Amino acid sequence: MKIVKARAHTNIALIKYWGKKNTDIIIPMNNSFSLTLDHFYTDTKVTYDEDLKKDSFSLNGEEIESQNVFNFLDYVRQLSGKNGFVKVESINHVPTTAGLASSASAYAALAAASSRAFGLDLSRKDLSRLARRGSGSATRSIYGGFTEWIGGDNDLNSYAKPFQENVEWDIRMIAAVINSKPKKITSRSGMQTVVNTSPFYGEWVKNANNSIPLIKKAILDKDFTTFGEISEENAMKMHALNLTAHPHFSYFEPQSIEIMQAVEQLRQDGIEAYYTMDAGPNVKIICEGKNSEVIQKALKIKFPEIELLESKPGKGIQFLD
Ligand code: 2P0
Repeated sequence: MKIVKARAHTNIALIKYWGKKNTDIIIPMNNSFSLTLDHFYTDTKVTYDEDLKKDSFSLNGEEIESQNVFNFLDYVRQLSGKNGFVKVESINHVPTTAGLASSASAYAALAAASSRAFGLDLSRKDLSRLARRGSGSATRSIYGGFTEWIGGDNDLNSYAKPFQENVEWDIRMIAAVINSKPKKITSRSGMQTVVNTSPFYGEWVKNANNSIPLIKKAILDKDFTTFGEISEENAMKMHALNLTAHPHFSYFEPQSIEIMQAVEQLRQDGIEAYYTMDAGPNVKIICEGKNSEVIQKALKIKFPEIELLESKPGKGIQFLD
């Protein structure tokens, strides 16, 4: 019997992953760039036991028959050359309402804990490649701080690399939670609709790839204005792309737009803040620590019913005792 516990934090993409060139082993169309967040994480315990007759998976104490998780475990078993089964117990500390990809921390933690439980000792690069097979955004959650997913074109060359693991900048991300209804279109299906039908898709890929060296330079220069502008523009390009798909779709809700406008107003008032959005209606606000309180106060006055969740840069994968 072997028990391994791992913790992985989720991440927010500043240059988004939006589309796959290989949907089986998850190879993305473009490189992406993210910030790992300290506030949101998944703890996963994997027990390898020769006496088990099949794999099992529980999330927050509830047994779940997840074919994706079972396929992932089959792959790890095959890599390890062993025949035994595992019991997987995950606790998610990512509020499902936050609109942050819980699959990122979930598959990063599962890759780390399950590979070690099956007796494998993988490098972080190989853990990143393994996490990728569970969910694209998980590729980046192996590392802390600012991370790039090098898209590549095959299983060996598609993995994340740390850009700045210990972030030397007081950056914050505030998630404005405006809607807890389940998403209408999953990111998995939405992104492929865009790949297959948007006439602008090729331009998106070029633009996203070109934005990565620019955002890296802004980080090294501690140029928050350029950093925020690049992030906000990339997010809006991704959302614009969705409107050019067939059938077209959007993750915007009326209140998403109101919050984005409130952030623009803050900027006009001299308080720097930028926004990003993912495959859901919540708006994530990027700011420097010195402005976080005043931004949250201003949003609370305008939108008293909205929950605000603040996060700082977080760590990469950790094995727990
Ligand atoms: C990202 N998102 O880069 C982008 C931006 C959402 C919007 O990665 O199909 O759950 O499992 O690889 O990673 C969310 O998609 O998709 C995502 P799969 P995933 O963070």
